[in-house]
Amino acid sequence: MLGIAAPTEPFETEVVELGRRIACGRDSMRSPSRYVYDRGMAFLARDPQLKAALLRLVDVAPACADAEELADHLHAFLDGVARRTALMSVASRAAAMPTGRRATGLLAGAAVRHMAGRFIVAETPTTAAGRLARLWRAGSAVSLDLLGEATVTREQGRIYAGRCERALVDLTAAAATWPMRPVLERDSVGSLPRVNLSVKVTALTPLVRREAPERGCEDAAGHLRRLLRCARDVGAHLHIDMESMDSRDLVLNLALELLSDPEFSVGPSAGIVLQAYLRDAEETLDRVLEWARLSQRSSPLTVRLVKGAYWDLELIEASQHGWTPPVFTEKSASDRSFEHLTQRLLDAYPLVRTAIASHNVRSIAYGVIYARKIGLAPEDIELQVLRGLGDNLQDAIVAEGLRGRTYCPVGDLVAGMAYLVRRLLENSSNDSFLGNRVSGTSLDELLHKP
Ligand code: FAD
Ligand code: 2OP
Repeated sequence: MLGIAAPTEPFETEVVELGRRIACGRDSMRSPSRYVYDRGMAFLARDPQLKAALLRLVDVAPACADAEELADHLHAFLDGVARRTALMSVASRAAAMPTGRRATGLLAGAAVRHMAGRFIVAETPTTAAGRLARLWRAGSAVSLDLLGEATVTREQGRIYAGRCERALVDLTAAAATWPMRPVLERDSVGSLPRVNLSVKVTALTPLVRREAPERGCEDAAGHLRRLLRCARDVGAHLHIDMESMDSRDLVLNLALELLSDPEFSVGPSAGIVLQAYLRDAEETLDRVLEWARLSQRSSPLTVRLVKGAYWDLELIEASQHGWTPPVFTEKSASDRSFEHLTQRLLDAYPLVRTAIASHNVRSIAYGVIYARKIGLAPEDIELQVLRGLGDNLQDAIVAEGLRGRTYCPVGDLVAGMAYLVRRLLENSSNDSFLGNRVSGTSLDELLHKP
């Protein structure tokens, strides 16, 4: 337990008060199944071998030809776990027995699908439509994400872009029937599209390579241009997700270059992502703000501020190449960077719109109180969460009268594998806000200035 002094500055007091209100609101809405899931994540966080076994199981599950094959993997993975509970020993033995193999494999498959179902809204945009409408009615805007990344062939990229285009058109038709939600539809600059799609550049082209970015840029540019045109024509927002450092410069250059084209000067509403865990995040922000100052576009660029979802990968890559990691290696450094960038983004309003994407109640409360302190209206800051991780948090945000958006992945287990692994890694991390919360760290400690 850290010896943490009570916050003294009035600003800090307000951050802590709001954080506590949101956190208590969130906890009070937690369902029994959510509680069980949280306990499971806390358990995983304490056992790296078990965590590795689960991640490997999730990784192989969609590729297994049948339940027996999955049971063989389960047996092998559990064999590598030294501290096994009674349940794990039973599962491991059953998976190796001719009579229990199939049933154990079926159960393991069902468990993986159940876990994926927490994070993935539906298999297709059409089947997701009802869920998205319900979220909207309950007071949360949405961003649809068609799961897919690291495309292997150019044909797959082309097909993916076509699916995105269809989703934009279909969702626009569906959203026209949604009821009015004034908080979600305007900020001080103007109107905000109901339809919002998040895309990953590596889903659009297999040619993203750090050493030869031009080919990837060219290939992805054609698809992204098509999507921007489609979003402009239907009046939707297109958000370009940020991935690992391998593609960071390519994605940023591509987004800013395309959006500078005069054909997009009157739309669509568009956005990029800034990752606060990167040591050079501030330089990236300088560049984005400079671009925005010179931009002739009528609607401000939205910057979604995140800490970054590729932390483990960046560390592994850096150590394999003998590089200094591009990410901070102390959690508090990422948290401080996040707050500093939050300030700078909000100070720049309305040059850019800010979306704070976090499940860390301290990071959220900091943004909201800072926006208030500099005189912004409550709707001038957007708070984004991921479906399955931030559902109760989103309800608490709505209850505070704030503007929230839920990021809603759609697709099958194969397409969602990498996404699912990132969510499990984050959730079972001893450093994460959610992980610390379920393992009993006090709210006072978690809400303290980083
Ligand atoms: P916290 O628990 O406060 O922070 C956890 C994060 O801190 C980790 O994810 C990591 O970034 C960082 N961290 C963990 N350990 C350390 C350490 N030892 N040293 C330094 N830093 C550490 N991420 C993307 O990369 N690209 C996206 O496009 C993207 N879109 C998102 C959209 C939404 C709506 C949301 C909610 C998140 C998105 N993310 C994206 C994920 C985001 O980057 C975080 O991974 C995730 O939200 C966890 O951060 P947190 O603030 O919620 O929680
Ligand atoms: C991810 O795919 C949410 O974009 C983020 O992990």
